[in-house]
Amino acid sequence: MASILVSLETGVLTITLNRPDKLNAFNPEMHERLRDALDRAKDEPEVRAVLLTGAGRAFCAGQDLSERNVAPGAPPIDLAVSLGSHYNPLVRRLRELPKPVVCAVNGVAAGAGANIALACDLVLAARSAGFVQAFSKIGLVPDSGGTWFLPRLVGSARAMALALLGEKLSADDAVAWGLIWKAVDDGALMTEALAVAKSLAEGPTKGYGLIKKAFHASPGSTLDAQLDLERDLQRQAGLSEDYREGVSAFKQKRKPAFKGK
Ligand code: T3D
Repeated sequence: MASILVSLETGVLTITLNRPDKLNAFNPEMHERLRDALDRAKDEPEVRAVLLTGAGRAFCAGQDLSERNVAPGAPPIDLAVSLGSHYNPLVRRLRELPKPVVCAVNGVAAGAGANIALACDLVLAARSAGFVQAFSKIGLVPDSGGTWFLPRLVGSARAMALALLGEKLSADDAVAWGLIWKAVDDGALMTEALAVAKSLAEGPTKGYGLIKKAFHASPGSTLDAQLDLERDLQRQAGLSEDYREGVSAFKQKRKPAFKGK
């Protein structure tokens, strides 16, 4: 069974984490396939948006712990190797992809699985889903950007409690805390997430990529630097075909037909 399912329809590349018997926990093969799918999303102009979700009852349980030999006498494991070769490049790929990434969290998102969801641009979750910073339960530190995303999204007090206690945060609370965008009824999740992804796939792809750049630069910027960045990005956006189309459509009182160029 392929650990990742990929399909392209109406500009949306749907990527499904597909190890349901392991709650879609990551092993090296799944990392490699996900990497290839995200590279395809970046390189193929036909792909205008990505939808990331999980098969079965979970979104992702983070690292597959059955792959870690911690038996007495087993050699120590250098987890920096795993982060350096798999998790960090994955988070960077998601953030740097110049196209929108929608995450449909269909069930529990734990450990790196939770933080990979947070690395996506728009996160919708099924009401029955939950977010667990499971790391402290096994003596680890939140990774995959967790120590960066959490305090920025929910503030230090709540971030610290999530990290130290490792308790599950419900989808509704995740919305109320500002961790994710939306919680929807379980049965409506995929329809709604796909509709959002499709609408993004019909949008001004270049402009969306520039919006991502601006927002990602913002936490480390001064207002002055951000104003300069907005000026530079707006120059690029203004040179796009989609800007001309957007303004023409507005003047002609019609729906724009963006081409992502
Ligand atoms: O190692 C490195 O590379 C460093 C990087 C680390 C990144 C990380 O993600 S570290 C954190 C790893 N993840 C976890 O610690 C989460 C462990 N899982 C859980 O806490 C719970 O399973 C969940 C909260 C995710 C779900 O709970 P629940 O009660 O709904 O399900 P369950 O009964 O605990 O799990 C169901 C099955 O999935 C079970 O298998 P079984 O008994 O039916 O054969 C369980 O062992 C398996 N499973 C769940 N999570 C993992 C897993 N198997 C392997 N790896 C997992 N992460």
